Amino acid sequence: MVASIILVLLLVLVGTAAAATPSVLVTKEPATQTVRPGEPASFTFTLTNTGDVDLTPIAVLDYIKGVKVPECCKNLTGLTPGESTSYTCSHGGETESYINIVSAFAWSPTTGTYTAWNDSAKVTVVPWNPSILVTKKPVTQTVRPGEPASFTFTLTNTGDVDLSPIAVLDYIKGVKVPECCKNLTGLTPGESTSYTCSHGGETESYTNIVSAFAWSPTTGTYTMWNDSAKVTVEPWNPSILVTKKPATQTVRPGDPASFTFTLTNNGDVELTPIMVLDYINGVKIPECCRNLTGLTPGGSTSYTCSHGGETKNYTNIVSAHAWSPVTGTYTMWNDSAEVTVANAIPVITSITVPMTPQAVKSTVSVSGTFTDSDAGDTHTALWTWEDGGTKTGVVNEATKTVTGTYAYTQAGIYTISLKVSDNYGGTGELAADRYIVIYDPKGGYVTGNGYINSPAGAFKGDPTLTGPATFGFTSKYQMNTNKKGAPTTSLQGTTAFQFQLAGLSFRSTQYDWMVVAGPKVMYKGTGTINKKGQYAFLLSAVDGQLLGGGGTDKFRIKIWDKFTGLLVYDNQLGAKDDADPTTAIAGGSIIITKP
Ligand SMILES: [Ca+2]
Ligand SMILES: [Ca+2]
Repeated sequence: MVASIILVLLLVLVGTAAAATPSVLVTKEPATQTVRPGEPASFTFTLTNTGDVDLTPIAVLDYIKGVKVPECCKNLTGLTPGESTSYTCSHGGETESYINIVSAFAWSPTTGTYTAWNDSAKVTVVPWNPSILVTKKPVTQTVRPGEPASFTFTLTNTGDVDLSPIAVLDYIKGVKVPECCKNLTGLTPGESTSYTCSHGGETESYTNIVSAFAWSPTTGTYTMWNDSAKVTVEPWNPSILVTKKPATQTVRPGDPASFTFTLTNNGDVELTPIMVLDYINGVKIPECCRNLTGLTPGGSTSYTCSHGGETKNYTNIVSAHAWSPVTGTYTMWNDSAEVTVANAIPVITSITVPMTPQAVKSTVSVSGTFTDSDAGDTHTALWTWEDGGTKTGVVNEATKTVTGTYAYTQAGIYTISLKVSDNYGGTGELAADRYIVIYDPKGGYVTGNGYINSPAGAFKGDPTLTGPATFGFTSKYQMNTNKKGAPTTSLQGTTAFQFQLAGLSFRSTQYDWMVVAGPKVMYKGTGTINKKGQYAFLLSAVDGQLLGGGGTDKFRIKIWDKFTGLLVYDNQLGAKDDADPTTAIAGGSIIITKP
């Protein structure tokens, strides 16, 4: 019983070991490949008997999208276990990608069965890419009117098929530029070629468009590309600059003013010729005009000139006119310089005259001082003596003083003046603020010259005014007897009184009477104020040096309107007319001489 079971198991085991397994393997390589449209895809098929029994025959069937591919189908005689065989095939004319499936069917005579296997391979159809690139360089450029613009064109086959032929068309604003157009035989993939061309005569800026048209025989199509380049036409700029230096200067009358003119070509074209015209108040100054041959761009030249004889300030205008042969135009520029003709006027600062009465025909010495802020000026001086005489003053330039002497032939009150002129015609003039008093020493006389400090209230027009007031008087008298034997007095003389702060200048025109008593004199008369009107005056004076005079000269004057009686001036206000004078003189002297 047990033995029979073991036998059965053995039978089963032997039966199992003896069982035949038919198996076939097919592979299709490469698993993936890329081809061009119309190009063939190639495959290697490998058949292997992977079973343990002979396989015969074996049929290999290849399909693309369900359509049998006869070139790749094969009937094999057979393969023993472990045997392998390969073959290759190509399949062309592809236009689109696909997956290609192969099947192997093998007959096993041992088992009386078919065994089968599949494999697949992928084919990707990549289209042809005809591509042309054209570049036009430089992208931007600047040219002058009429100058040519130059370009470099580069054509590159950037695709993967031959391009032949290639036509390059270049246009400016829709107009073909034949100089820059070209027909090229062709370019292989990756190949490149360049050419240059120039296009001239530009007058305005433009953008220039190039197109390349390339034929691809492989695809039977055209491919094209564009590029553009910009040309900026920059006009010529003729420009001249003229400067006149210094911009301001000061000269003495008649002295020359000197200038430096600088001409600069600050444009970008040659200028030739260049004319420089210089004017003062519309009058051409030939010394400062020039004709220059020319200047290249950036070139500069200078010259100097002097122009003299002016006595008044002026502004001097220069203009430069330059011809530009390139543009056929004139360009011009102006500049101006200011000249100040300056001379300081001499200023007389003081006049000194004798402060005591001077006898007629004696030599009177006077002096004056002056300033002139122009160092180095020389001066002349003239004294005017008021009696009609004039005399040249003696000038000391070192001390800026003028001296003079004069002998008056007539007694009187004189106001002298001094005129000082410099060598540029500047003149200053001043009248002395003190009188010269000239008296006739023959016979009896009364004379005085000097000033008082005018007290407050003296001048009725403005009682607050105080300050120096100048007096000068000379009176000559003679005691006579008339036909009846009565004593008479003949009077001659002049009285002047000036209170500068009040603008009051009195001068007598007539004496009425005079009384001399001891050291005191009093007289009355008529005169004018500032050369107008009729005013009465009463003058009292004390000669301090006479017996009873008290050692101090004293002075009083009272002036009033002769018709209205209104008081104008009295330095001893409120005192009676015959009161003794009480105002001591502040300078000068009073002299009473009896016959
Ligand atoms: Ca001067
Ligand atoms: Ca005296």
